[in-house]
Amino acid sequence: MYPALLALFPLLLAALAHNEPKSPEEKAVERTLRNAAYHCTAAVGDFTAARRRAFSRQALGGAGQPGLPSYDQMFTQEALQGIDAPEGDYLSCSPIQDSYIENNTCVLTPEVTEGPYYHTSGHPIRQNIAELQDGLLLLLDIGVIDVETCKPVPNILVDIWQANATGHYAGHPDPAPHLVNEQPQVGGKRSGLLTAFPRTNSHETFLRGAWPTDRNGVAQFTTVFPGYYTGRATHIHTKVFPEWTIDPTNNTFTGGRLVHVGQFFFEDDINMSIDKMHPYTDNPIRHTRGRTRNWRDSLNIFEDSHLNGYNPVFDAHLLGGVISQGLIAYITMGVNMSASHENWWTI
Ligand SMILES: *[C@@H]1O[C@H](CO)[C@@H](O)[C@H](O)[C@H]1NC(C)=O
Ligand SMILES: *[C@@H]1O[C@H](CO)[C@@H](O)[C@H](O)[C@H]1NC(C)=O
Ligand SMILES: *[C@@H]1O[C@H](CO)[C@@H](O)[C@H](O)[C@H]1NC(C)=O
Ligand SMILES: *[C@@H]1O[C@H](CO)[C@@H](O)[C@H](O)[C@H]1NC(C)=O
Ligand SMILES: CC(=O)N[C@H]1CO[C@H](CO)[C@@H](O)[C@@H]1O
Repeated sequence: MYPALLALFPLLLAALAHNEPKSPEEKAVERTLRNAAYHCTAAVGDFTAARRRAFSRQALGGAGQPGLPSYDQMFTQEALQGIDAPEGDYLSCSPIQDSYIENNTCVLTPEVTEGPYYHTSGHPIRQNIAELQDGLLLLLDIGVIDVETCKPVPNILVDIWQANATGHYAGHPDPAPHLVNEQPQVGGKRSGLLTAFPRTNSHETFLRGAWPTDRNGVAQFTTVFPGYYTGRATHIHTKVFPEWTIDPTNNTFTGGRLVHVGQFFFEDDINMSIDKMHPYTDNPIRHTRGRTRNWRDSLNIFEDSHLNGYNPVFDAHLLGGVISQGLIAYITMGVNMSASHENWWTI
């Protein structure tokens, strides 16, 4: 990529999502991204499949008896040993001729806005981010792959934050006093959105947390399925840091270089049955605006997250026989380890 374009990277990606590249520079950027994508496609499909095999072995136990492991068992060092195969077995990168990719691949994951609810300090280092939030059990299995080498990236910090079952972020319970009667925007890119709720409960940390990837490039989390709020499709935010420092007094971290800012989504039809479950039924906008479907997401975030054929939608599976027993959701991000983004909200 051309250094001069780098500063414009997020904007440029957003622009590319909507228009065919026109200038030679835009075409060059797109070509770089595509080459990286095709190079890694086979590797990532196998990487996800191996994680699923390892997880079901873990969940089903040696004798093939159904039954969920306890939280402690789930996250033992051995949990993913099944995928500790020699690199060549499942991470050989082969050229893919196909010109259209829709699967969860190692395409350079598009940068999309972090939105107004990130806390630049105070996210705890932990795998279980649910605290006392009620909701459907959701396990996340997030892989990180270096888009330039197609290899999983161990020991890189995956930071996530999300709304609770009724659509609130920790720290931001209410609208600003003068905006309590604000109505969502009608039409335009911000359609459906309200002004962001200010941070008034600075001590709250629920549904926020970060964990480094293990030696297989995977970070696993326990959480609850996110609820919805006006204007936005159901999503989970992420930032990825190769460098960070931990505050030992309260186990929170401060991020160093930031290589990725993005969002993950869910298939709309999974949500439709969750919408009918408690406590999702208590969502204050359930009977007025309801949940925003992916295709109507404000600010084109869902659409922008698909740049170059990347699929930002979790590959979600039931943990048990019925949805109320919870879900496990897989995704792999292709990050550029040489990137360096601003760690604050710019767009
Ligand atoms: C990754 O970032 C480096 C440095 O910013 C850049 O030169 C390179 O083109 C990027 N790679 C991709 C696949 O975008
Ligand atoms: C990847 O996506 C394409 C296009 O939707 C589909 O035909 C193909 O079966 C998918 N491959 C895998 C491994 O899921
Ligand atoms: C943790 O400690 C740091 C540094 O003292 C402080 O900035 C931060 O607000 C604390 N976070 C929490 C959640 O207590
Ligand atoms: C979500 O957070 C809000 C604000 O803190 C709170 O009022 C609400 O009860 C929470 N929802 C659930 C299901 O706990
Ligand atoms: C995975 C799942 O539970 N999907 C359901 C989502 O909701 C729709 C409509 O209620 C059902 O048809 C799907 O089976």
